[in-house]
Amino acid sequence: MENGTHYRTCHLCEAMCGVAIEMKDGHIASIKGDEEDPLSQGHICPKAVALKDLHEDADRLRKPVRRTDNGWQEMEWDEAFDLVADKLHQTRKEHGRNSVGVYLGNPNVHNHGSLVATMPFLRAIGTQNRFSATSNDQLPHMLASLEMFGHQVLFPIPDIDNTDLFICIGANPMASNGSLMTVPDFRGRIKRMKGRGGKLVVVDPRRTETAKLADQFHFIRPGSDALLLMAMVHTLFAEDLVNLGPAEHLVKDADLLRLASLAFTPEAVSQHTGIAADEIRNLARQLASTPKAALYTRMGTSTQAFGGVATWLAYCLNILTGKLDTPGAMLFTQPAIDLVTLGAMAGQHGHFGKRHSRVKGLPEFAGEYPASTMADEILTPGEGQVRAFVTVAGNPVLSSPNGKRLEQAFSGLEFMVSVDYYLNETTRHADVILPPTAALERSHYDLIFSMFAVRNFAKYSEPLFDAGPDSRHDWQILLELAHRLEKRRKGGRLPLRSELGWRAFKQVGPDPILDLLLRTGPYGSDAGRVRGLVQPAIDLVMDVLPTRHPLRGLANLSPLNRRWKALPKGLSLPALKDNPNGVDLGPLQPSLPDRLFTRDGRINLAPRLYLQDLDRLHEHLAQPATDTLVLIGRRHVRSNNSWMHNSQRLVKGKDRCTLMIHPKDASRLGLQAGDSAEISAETRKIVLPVEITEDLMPGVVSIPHGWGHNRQGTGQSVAAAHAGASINDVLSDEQIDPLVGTSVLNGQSVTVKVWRPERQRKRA
Ligand SMILES: Nc1nc2c(c(=O)[nH]1)N[C@H]1C(S)=C(S)[C@@H](COP(=O)(O)OP(=O)(O)OC[C@H]3O[C@@H](n4cnc5c(=O)[nH]c(N)nc54)[C@H](O)[C@@H]3O)O[C@H]1N2
Ligand SMILES: Nc1nc2c(c(=O)[nH]1)N[C@H]1C(S)=C(S)[C@@H](COP(=O)(O)OP(=O)(O)OC[C@H]3O[C@@H](n4cnc5c(=O)[nH]c(N)nc54)[C@H](O)[C@@H]3O)O[C@H]1N2
Ligand code: SF4
Ligand SMILES: [Mo]
Repeated sequence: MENGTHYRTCHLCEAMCGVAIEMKDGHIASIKGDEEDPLSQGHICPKAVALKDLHEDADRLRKPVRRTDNGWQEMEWDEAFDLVADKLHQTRKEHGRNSVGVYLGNPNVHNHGSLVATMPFLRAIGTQNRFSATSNDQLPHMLASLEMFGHQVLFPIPDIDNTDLFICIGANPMASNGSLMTVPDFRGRIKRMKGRGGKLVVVDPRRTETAKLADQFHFIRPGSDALLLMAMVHTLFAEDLVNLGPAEHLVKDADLLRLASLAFTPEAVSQHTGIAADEIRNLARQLASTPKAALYTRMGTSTQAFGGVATWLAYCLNILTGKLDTPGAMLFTQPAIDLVTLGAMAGQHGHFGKRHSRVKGLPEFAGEYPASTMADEILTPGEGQVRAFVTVAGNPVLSSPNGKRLEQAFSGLEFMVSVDYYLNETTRHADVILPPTAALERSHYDLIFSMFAVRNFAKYSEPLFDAGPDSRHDWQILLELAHRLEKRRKGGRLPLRSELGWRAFKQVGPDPILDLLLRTGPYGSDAGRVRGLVQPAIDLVMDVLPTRHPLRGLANLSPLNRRWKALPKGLSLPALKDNPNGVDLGPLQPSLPDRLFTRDGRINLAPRLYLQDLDRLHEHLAQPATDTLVLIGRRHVRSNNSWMHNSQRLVKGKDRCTLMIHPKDASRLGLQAGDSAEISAETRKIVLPVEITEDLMPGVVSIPHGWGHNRQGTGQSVAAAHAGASINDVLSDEQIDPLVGTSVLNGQSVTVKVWRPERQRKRA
């Protein structure tokens, strides 16, 4: 690339910040926020600058490698593809299709090429033993959306730029920059909200960076959010504060919810939550009495023992107070590529519990089993045991509970392949590592996070660097493997038509698909006169047909979709290329009832599976409240899950992988500043420096995830020098939310004690 400025979207987290990369003599001279990006308006976080480090990292693999007795050996791509396809095919032939397991990690969803190629890849692998980061993350949101709105990725998004009250429970957007809420510059947006007289309320077991901006903050005992939220629901009904607003005629079963909440009075839950009954009532009243308000929950409330119920109740609270589909409150987005509508047209709304995992009988969600049961499926002998494994852009050894057990499982596999550009804690167990191009060598379009943004927005970025002939994009790797697997399954040859299809796909790649989807999407072409002629018929179809009738799909196609009529038109890939800073498509808008995908066109406030899970919540409430030490996670703005620790500029400075603990607990346990503590549960233990702080609720300790780079045989030199320890080496993989199978990453009990080095212990 010549000297000059390259504009693109930072792909590292969900915030989609625009960056302006200054190039000089073929190198990155600087990375700054793109002031002209309509969504992020110049905001970036410190990680954006590390895009340069990632690109230039000498530890990043550039060619396939194979594990041999004499260490890792480079391979040619063709040879590597054949080896992997042979091994996977062989395993499948000998032990059946479920003997191959697949784990898809988080960076896949930041990569449109991977997303497009994943479907044929998974089809070619054919296994039911699929796992992903979803069950360590947003699974409860997907279940609530599926059950209540009829589509697993139709999430209501806070209209933060227009709200007057933002209640933030179990999220720390000041560090994470938002999740299921693409919100670059959270701080600036909150500042503007406060300028309008708005208020920020935070509920969290830690006084987080976000809490420090709050007008009101409440500590909450980890894992008790479902009780808090139920008591808020109770208050709304008891004080006659329910007002469904625009969703009124759509909502059903509010009375069932009222009945379900009867026993959960604010007084009854106060001890368990650690929040006074009056404070709970006040929260409910504030939400009810502020017309433009949004109650938002995330990781802290989803990855815990009652994450399913808590997430559902958060949706219910917004609906009961008229916050759904209201400007300034919670709205559905209208992205330029509307995967929700496209999925629905193809009959893909999502599904849950259609089959159950072999070992523990856990339900699938969207075709995946919980990540917490991955090791079970690999280690437990019998028919259907996983013997070969594929990881794509994932590091489950550090990101899934009981990482050590998972390592033991991976090390016993007959064959493992990882699509990843680092030799890390997970990929070191692979027999072959296939490294894709780095992000700056590929084009970028945020298929997923455009759907969750606080404004409708579209942006395409061209590759900055030429990938070179000896490299492969993720999509090329996945398609190539899929193609070779299909050929082997069909006895070495595919019918000509199918073969031509594969070749065409490999030839054009994902970007022409983007173009097609943009042109046929909500902001695509405008049929003008044609629409005038057919619109009455279309409107009739939409009014008469049941919500899931196949003909509706046809009527939904742009430009015939009447809801899309008023939207600006003319979006296509060339149009986005002409606007490299991105195109603002306007604020979020009300979209009900058309945006609902439930069979009956209604919003179900009391789905049966949630009501059934309430017995467990009653039992929990019946137990006396405890104050035993429980562990929660945390994120830091300079860290990104497990994989940005090889950038010196991000890890330098104070050690951030510490055990945070309240002074009261520290003194009770004899811990002082400068000490190390052993944190353990059953036989699992790690050692970390302690950080004593009043920011933590007494009875709660906190460790960030994604560290633990001290394993032998990894290839990330900077990360190894800042190893930390993995919280997931303490967390149990037995503890899941039984409702949906999400890992309990917050609220597991742990023991903490002073740790002394061996030498000192002997002397003592
Ligand atoms: N205890 C605890 N555990 C957690 C969490 C927590 O809060 N607490 N958070 C959970 C959450 S929300 C998530 S999303 C997961 C994340 O869990 P994972 O997705 O399993 O792990 P990451 O740390 O994101 O690792 C990403 C991997 O992808 C590789 N990679 C990066 N970019 C690319 C690319 O473009 N292509 C390919 N092929 N590979 C790439 C990196 O080298 C790295 O190996 O962790 C979860 N684990
Ligand atoms: N800098 C940075 N940004 C990131 C990431 C990263 O690793 N680093 N990861 C990205 C990913 S993959 C995701 S999914 C998002 C996540 O985005 P967020 O959900 O905003 O992330 P967290 O910082 O984990 O926030 C969870 C909060 O819940 C609190 N908490 C823990 N247990 C409980 C509980 O029982 N109840 C309540 N009410 N709160 C609780 C924690 O103290 C913490 O403040 O961040 C994304 N952005
Ligand atoms: S917040 Fe930071 S990491 Fe996230 S997209 Fe923006 S610049 Fe990138
Ligand atoms: Mo995540």
